[in-house]
Amino acid sequence: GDGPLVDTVFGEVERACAGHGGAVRRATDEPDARPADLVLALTPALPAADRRPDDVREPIAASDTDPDAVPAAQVDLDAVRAAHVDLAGAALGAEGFALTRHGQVTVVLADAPAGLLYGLFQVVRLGEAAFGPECPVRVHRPALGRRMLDHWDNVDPHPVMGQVERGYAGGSIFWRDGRPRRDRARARAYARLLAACGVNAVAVNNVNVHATEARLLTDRLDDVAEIADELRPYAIRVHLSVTFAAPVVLDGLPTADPLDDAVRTWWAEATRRVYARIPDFGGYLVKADSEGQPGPFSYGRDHADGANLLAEALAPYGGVVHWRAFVYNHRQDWRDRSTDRARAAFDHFAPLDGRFRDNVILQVKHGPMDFQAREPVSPVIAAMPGTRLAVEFQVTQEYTGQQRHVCYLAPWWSEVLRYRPWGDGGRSVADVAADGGDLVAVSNVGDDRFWTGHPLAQANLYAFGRLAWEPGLTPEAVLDEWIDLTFDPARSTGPALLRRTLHEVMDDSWRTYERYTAPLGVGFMVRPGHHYGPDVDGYEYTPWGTYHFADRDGLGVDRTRATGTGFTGQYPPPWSQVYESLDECPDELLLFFHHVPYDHVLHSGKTVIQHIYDSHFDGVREVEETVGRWQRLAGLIDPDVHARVTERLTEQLRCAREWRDQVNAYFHRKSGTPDAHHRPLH
Ligand code: BDP
Repeated sequence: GDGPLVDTVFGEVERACAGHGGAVRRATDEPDARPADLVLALTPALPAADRRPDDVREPIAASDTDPDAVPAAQVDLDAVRAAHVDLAGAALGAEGFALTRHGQVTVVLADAPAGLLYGLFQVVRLGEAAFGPECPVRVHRPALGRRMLDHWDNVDPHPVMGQVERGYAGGSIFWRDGRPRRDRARARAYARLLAACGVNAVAVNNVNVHATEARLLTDRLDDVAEIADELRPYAIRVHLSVTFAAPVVLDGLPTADPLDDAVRTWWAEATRRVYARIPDFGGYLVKADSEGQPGPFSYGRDHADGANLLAEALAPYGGVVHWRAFVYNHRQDWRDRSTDRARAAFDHFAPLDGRFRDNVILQVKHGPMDFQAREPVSPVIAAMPGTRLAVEFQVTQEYTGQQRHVCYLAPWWSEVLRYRPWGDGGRSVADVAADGGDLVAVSNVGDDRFWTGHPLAQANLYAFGRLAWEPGLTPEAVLDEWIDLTFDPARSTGPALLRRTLHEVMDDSWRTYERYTAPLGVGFMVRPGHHYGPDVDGYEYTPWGTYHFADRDGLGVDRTRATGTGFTGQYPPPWSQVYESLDECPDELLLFFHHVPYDHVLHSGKTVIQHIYDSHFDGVREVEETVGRWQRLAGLIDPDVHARVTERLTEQLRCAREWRDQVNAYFHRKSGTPDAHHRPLH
């Protein structure tokens, strides 16, 4: 079953060598090859040795330099043996690999073909350095077993949301004209891109499951199988979003009640057919009882009943259910100050801890609200020790500039992954997710020629995969890798300028975005519906539960136990106290947790109102600087990429000014407080 994956690795090496006039030999084809481990041995110029690779299985040798040197490379057995000795029997696992260099040979060892694939991509990432001086063997294993992208793609374009819900990179990479796309090379290239980032699972349709998409589970299953065939060679498994009402809407059953025997049989049978067609199918993704999607509540059952129904059907095949915790009342009465959307996921799910089957993974958005530019970490992550958890990020920039603004999100994700819900010395979010769970993100890819609309948004896709593999990587280091792989500075005429400028443009771009948008964690001052650009009161008197409560005296949401919604009590100590306390609450989250007067003084020493003015002027100035810096790169990178980013930066600057002017004018009028520096507030 692993054969195709080994073929992929072989094809990749061949492709890499071809560009250098090198040659590849696959030793499995040798008559006397014997089973052992998987080995990839790469060398710029191998000494001519005619030994056979007689103690390794499926070694692949590549020579990639001087075409006049050795015509077909030979595996250097000494190097391979030495690498084995250094490894001292360490198990590498299904995806791990060991990388080392002995003499002239770079050796990748793996227990399974996926490890060989990831090892090869690590060699590519290292570039020249992979062929440098000898180095001790280093073992690489992913921290997270599943590193998954959710595509919010509709098969048939939705009348309001279009083809990709919250998609900012053109049409779907998978679906067109109601079917899987015919240009399979594109899907295959996408699989390759994802594998190079470290992603190994993909949900191919939107969590909001409409009529056509519901049928992917049954009579349209061949369509899913077609996509699975394109992704499989790069070790990516396919998952499917399903509707909880499937037995009713697809087969006319009178109920979808999770405790009904006929419903259980229906799911068992549907799932059996899925696995008969796609044996390595990953599982189901479900958004239930959320924003109008059907779910167990209709039958008086809870989310554990619902999730366990699907888990039971998947269990015989090793599949999993990703059950989303994004459940809240989107029809709340805005006049009722006791309801708090931030509380909802915890209130629904924490009491169910321990009731989920082993193959249920509760998928939790990293913040309690909805992917705003700043939120605290969701308290659900610390509340369910008896449940497998997936932490969900949003790579698609719904609330962070919609891929028209530069917003490198790795610094934030890194903060979230390092956050310790139980305080210093306790486990981190990354530790919790790694313990039987996953890291998942909503994809930002479409059929755009640069994949992600904004070429620099590719870095977010890359960073997500890399942080899921190794959460301790720094955002700057990840960006360096991405720069090397994408722009190849070594071949540029201005390598230092190129690298420095990309860091200047991207490193702090998330904080810049935060500065010119909604202040201090309050969130949601966006245009309703599409969520792009400012609308100071757009969501204020609506049923969505997303308020800033600004009036003439102050602003922010009181979520304290003492006087507010009690949300701070969902955190374990020390954070419950830190967030509860006006003195200790971090500035950047102040308005998420507290309602304060405009003249409240922050830790920074500024009043809240002056902070709002200053940060908005600063944010716009930083975008202006970015525009200038980007111009320096003209001639140093692909002109089409340069032009696309330039065009997007023009829009970013326009939009940032709009944000600044509306937010500053709004709070100026509400508070009546002038700017200490006498700048125009409009
Ligand atoms: C919100 C999006 C909406 C999604 C929802 C979700 O606006 O389009 O359906 O999240 O995560 O952020 O289900």
